[in-house]
Amino acid sequence: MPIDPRAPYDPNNIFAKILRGEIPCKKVYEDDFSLAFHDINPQAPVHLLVIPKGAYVSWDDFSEKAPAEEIAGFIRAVGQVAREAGLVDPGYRMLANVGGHGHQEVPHLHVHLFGGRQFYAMVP
Ligand code: D5M
Repeated sequence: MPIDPRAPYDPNNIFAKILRGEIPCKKVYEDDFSLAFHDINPQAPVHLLVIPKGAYVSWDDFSEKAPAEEIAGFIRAVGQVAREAGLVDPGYRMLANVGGHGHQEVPHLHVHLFGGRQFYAMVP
């Protein structure tokens, strides 16, 4: 079910549990602000998720409330994960689903990184 991007943060969401080490993930990157791991249901040969360590429900929540240091750190991490995964050349796609129309399902901000194949024009 798509979630409300402005709902109170649920500390029992699946990515909060991953951050606390309560459930496993296939980690590819970690720093002070961010964690990245393989998506459990990959939609491309490479499908990674990058999440902030802070308790933010959505991009909307994060972009409004996070301190500048966390925003900068997270954005740098997304780029770093893509570089380390070898996605920059030939290229990749990144997206963040927000709210019901965006079909966001996990209520902790995550950026998807897709690579390893050709992507085409966005289909609305
Ligand atoms: O995407 C949520 C994404 O989260 C979806 O692609 C599956 C992925 N997911 C869900 N549970 C896990 C675990 N446990 N590990 C890794 N990936 C997971 P959304 O943008 O919210 O629709």
